Formats: sequence, structure tokens, C-alpha cells
Amino acid sequence: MRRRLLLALAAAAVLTVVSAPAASAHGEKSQEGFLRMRTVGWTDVSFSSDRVQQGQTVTVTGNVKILDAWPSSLAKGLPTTCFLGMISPVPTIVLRERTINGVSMPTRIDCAKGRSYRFSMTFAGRRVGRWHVHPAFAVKGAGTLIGPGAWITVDQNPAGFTNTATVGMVWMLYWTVPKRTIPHLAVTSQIPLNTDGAEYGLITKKDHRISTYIMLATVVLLAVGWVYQVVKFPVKIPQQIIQFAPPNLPQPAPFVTIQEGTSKAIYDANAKTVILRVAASNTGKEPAQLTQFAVADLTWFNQAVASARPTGPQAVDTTFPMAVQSDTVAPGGRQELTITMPSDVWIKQQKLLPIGESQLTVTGVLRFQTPTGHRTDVEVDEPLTPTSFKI
Ligand SMILES: [Cu+2]
Repeated sequence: MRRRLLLALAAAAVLTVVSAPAASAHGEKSQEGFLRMRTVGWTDVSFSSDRVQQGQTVTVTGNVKILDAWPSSLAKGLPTTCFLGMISPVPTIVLRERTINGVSMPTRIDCAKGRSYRFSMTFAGRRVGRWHVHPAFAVKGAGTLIGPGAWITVDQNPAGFTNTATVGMVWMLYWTVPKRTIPHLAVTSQIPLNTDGAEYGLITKKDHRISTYIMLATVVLLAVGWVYQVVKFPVKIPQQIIQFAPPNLPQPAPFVTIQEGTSKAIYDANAKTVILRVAASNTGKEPAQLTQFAVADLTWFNQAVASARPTGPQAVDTTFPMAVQSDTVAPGGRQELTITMPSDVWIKQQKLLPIGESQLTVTGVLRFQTPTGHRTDVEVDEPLTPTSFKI
């Protein structure tokens, strides 16, 4: 009976080690569409490279805004504490530096609805392989919201990977490598709990002696470290745990506004399209052209504008073309714009519109651009009207 139990345990242990397949995504599509669309808006996300050696770095830059459309059911309606980080399958990368709105930010931040955070994160490749990594914005009370991801290939570094952090491995190695304590589970499990099993050769007198030496060495190392820090750093402050809000970057006044109550989001099942109609007013002195529509971790770009198409590693599976009718608003003018997107991307591929469930909205950030390069981002948040008829 006991042997069978042990066999079963050993088999289970082998299974967990051997048959675990590598994770290839992060369930970015399993989060509810409203959660992905109405919480934060990601714009201008860009990865500096998609191929590095172990230890070499990639920098991700971009902008994340806590949308005004933030659902009142999340984080009691008011996000207060946030954390920006990178998401990867197991520790395949290591974060080296994070900057938010121009200041180095090692910790979590005070955050608020409507605020924008321009970020830069530098990470190093750690484990050899091809990994899907994302910037991610975690909000206390709501969870982690992921931004546009990219496939990053980490190549072998002949010198190996080092990330200097010293750990006392001697003890662990001594008891696992030359010892029979683990392969001889059968013996270990039969002797009483408080015996060292000397008569079966489990823990010998020599082991006791070496354990004492390791203990003495630890005490000596601690003492040396203590003396070193007292001598080398006589003036110290206690370790600080602080959390603060990154400085607010000055935002130029928006030159495009969307007139409330005039927008409409339509799902046309017959034409297999999702259509967004907005009435935009241009208060600026230059024509404003709609170039992009950022939705969750995706960017739709105006297919008629070559420069609107995002480039770089993140653009591989997070950008899609959209058709825009009358995409330019004259200075001082008002214009109705119609955006048409294939519904298969919205519904089947990206699972942003779970037809038949509640909370069907088309939410995102519209980007308008002038010929001289001025940009304005405007939020839209429209409930979806399903229809099979032509409107
Ligand atoms: Cu992913």
C-alpha cells in the first residue's frame, strides 16, 4: 500500500515536471471586453527591439491613461493605487528600470481617473526562447490590465546570464547533490521523526560536523558584513517605503471634441462590420485628421494614411486597418466621421464584444493629427446597437 502510494506520488511529481507545456500567451483575450476597453487606454506603445541576447535590454515606451469611462463597479469607481510593470510567461525577462512621467519609479504609484502616464521600461532578456511580453497596468481593486504585447526572442549569450543576487546555496547543494535523503524516501519515511538515521547512513557524524562549520561560517559572514556597513556607511537613514503620484505632464488643450449624444456604435451582422459614428468639432486652426483608434491593447489605424500605421515588434498582432469616411475635420468646423471595422476582429478574434452578454460597448481613444504633427486624443464610450438592417 505504502509502496503504491509512493509510486503514485513519484509519478505525479514526474508529470508536473515533464509534461508542463510552455505558455505562449497570457489570456489577454480571456479578460472581459468591457474590462479591457473601459479601464485604461494605451497609445504609442513601442518596443525598441524584438531580438536580444541574454542580459541585453529592450526598452518599451508609451502612454497609458486611466479612462474617464472607468466603470463605477471597479475599484469602487475611483482608482487610487496603481502599479506599472511587465508581464511575461514565467521570469523570462528581468526589469531594470522604470520611468513614469519623467521620473524614475521603482514603486507603485498614487493614481487617479483621467490621468495620463507616459512611461519607459527597460528590461533584459533572461531565459533563452521566444516570449510574449506586455506592459501591464495594475489597479488596486480592479486587477491587472494589459497593454500591447510583442514577441521577443532571447538568444543564448555565450557568457551566460547573470543578475547579481547572492544566495546561500552551499547548504542546499550539500544536502541534495551527494546525499541519498531524497532518492531514499522509502528509508526516510520508515524511521521515526526525530532520528537522524545514522545506522542507515542517512545523516552521519561527518554531516553534523559540516553543518556546524556552515553555521559558524554564516555567523562569521554576518559579523563581517555588520562591521563593514558600520565602518563604510556611518550615516544612514532607515529604509524608506514611499508611494507618490508621478508629476502631471502638461497636456495641451485638446483641439478636437466629440459632441455628446451624437455618437453611435453599430454592429451590422449582415455586413460583418462594427461601425462607429462620431460628430467631431475642430476648435484648432489646422485641419484635424483621424489617424488611429486605440482600443484595449489594440490599435486600429486609418488605412488611408500611411504614417498612421504603427511599426515595430508590438505591431505584429495588435494593429488592424480601419476604413474612415470623411476622416478630416476642417479648422473651426464640425464633421461626422464613420469608422468601419471588420466585426470578426471585434467579436471572434479579440473577443471584445461578447454578443449576447451584458456590457457591450465600443470604447477607446481616437487620435486626431494635424499636418504639422499636433495630436489630440479623445475618448469615446458608446453602447453597441446591434442591427442587421442598413441604417
Ligand atoms: Cu501575451
